[in-house]
Amino acid sequence: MKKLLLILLVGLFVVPAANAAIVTYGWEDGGTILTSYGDIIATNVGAPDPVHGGERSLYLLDQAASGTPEVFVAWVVGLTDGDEVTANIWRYDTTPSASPSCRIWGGYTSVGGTIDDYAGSAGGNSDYGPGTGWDQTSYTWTFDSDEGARDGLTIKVRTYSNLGDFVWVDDLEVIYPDGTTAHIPQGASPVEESTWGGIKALYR
Ligand SMILES: [Ca+2]
Ligand SMILES: [Ca+2]
Repeated sequence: MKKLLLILLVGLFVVPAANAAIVTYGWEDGGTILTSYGDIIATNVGAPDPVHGGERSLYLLDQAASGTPEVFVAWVVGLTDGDEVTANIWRYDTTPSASPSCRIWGGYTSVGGTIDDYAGSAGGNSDYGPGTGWDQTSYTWTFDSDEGARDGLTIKVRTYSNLGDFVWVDDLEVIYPDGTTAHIPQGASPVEESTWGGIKALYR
């Protein structure tokens, strides 16, 4: 009985109250991106290009003479202050400590706006990865509505740093609050009403 109580108590601490949903996308249906900013070409590819899961991945070719171009791979709307959104994505380059490389970045969109209605940077991860093939990078954003002016978060992949640089990405996962909406490139299958426990089970 004591053991059972202990299990119940531990259970209370590891399962947060709020439910979250998860959506995954591995470019298997031939989709590419939601939109882009700056000069960058996104192409759905298969072998002999690197593929992490399944048979397709996304190839990104930096065409910008200056600045950091980016592709939008997810857009979550209906967010309020303090909501958490996590993105996990696999990325591929074979140039350690040198470009080409990529990382994920977030941006806000204004209330009632489109994916293009930029309302400020939400930051992102600072590491460019080991550059030794595939690695999974992750970032969690805590939403800031700027006193109700914004309700959307875009998730972007940025390439660094030169014209002609190229990387691949695959197997995107976005974890977002129940009751908000996640847009991803076409054809993905959202898993609604997942609990945090259910999501943890996916990682075992
Ligand atoms: Ca894939
Ligand atoms: Ca690199």
